[in-house]
Amino acid sequence: MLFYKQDVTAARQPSPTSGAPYYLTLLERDGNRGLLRTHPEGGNRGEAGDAWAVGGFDGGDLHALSSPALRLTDGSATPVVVHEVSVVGGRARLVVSTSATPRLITGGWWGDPPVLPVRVAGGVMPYTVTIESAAEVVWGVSGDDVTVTPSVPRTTPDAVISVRDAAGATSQPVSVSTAGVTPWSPPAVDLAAYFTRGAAGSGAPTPAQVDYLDRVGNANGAYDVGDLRKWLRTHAP
Ligand SMILES: [Ca+2]
Ligand SMILES: [Ca+2]
Repeated sequence: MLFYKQDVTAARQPSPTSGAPYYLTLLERDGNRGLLRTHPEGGNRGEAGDAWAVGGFDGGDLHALSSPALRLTDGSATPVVVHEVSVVGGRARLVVSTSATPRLITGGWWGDPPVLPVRVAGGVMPYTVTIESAAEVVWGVSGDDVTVTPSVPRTTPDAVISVRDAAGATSQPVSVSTAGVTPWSPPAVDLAAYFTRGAAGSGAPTPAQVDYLDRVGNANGAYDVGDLRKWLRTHAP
């Protein structure tokens, strides 16, 4: 997948004084501006890294704050966001939104610990997430993906989620019910197995579970004894 920027005000002949001197400019996925530099400057006439969704550049997004950025020639942002570029079965697949107001799209609960994926569409990335009932759920945000999971057992609250985009537009709040969702409740001995038998040991938590344990624990980016102690205090007093 290739993306071109068309500058309808540009001269048909290249202008060396401009940072983007062409009427049509390929947005280089690798961001190294190889197409705009001469050979002695280390430039090239195109390379695999210029394309999206090939050569390890899957899943890239393209928006006002990405690199390269999706902006008008005068530098202003537009609400156009390319959320995802992928090639599936030999066909390119684009996820695009054009609304100035972000909107939340929820899927279904899945996984163990149970996770609810929430996709943000519209607005200008990056997004800031606001969630009520924050004591009852744990959430994470990565680009336009928000995940929500219950944090403590024996509660069935509704969490209310909204996002604000980089331009200050706020989505409609979306209520997420955790009723009927059973929080993950592993045997404590399995959580300790990570430390006694290693990450690959029998019964040790999976990478997704380790990430979850840290997020509901001390959130320092790694699963450690502090996370285990907090879990035991809140789940197996
Ligand atoms: Ca390049
Ligand atoms: Ca931790």
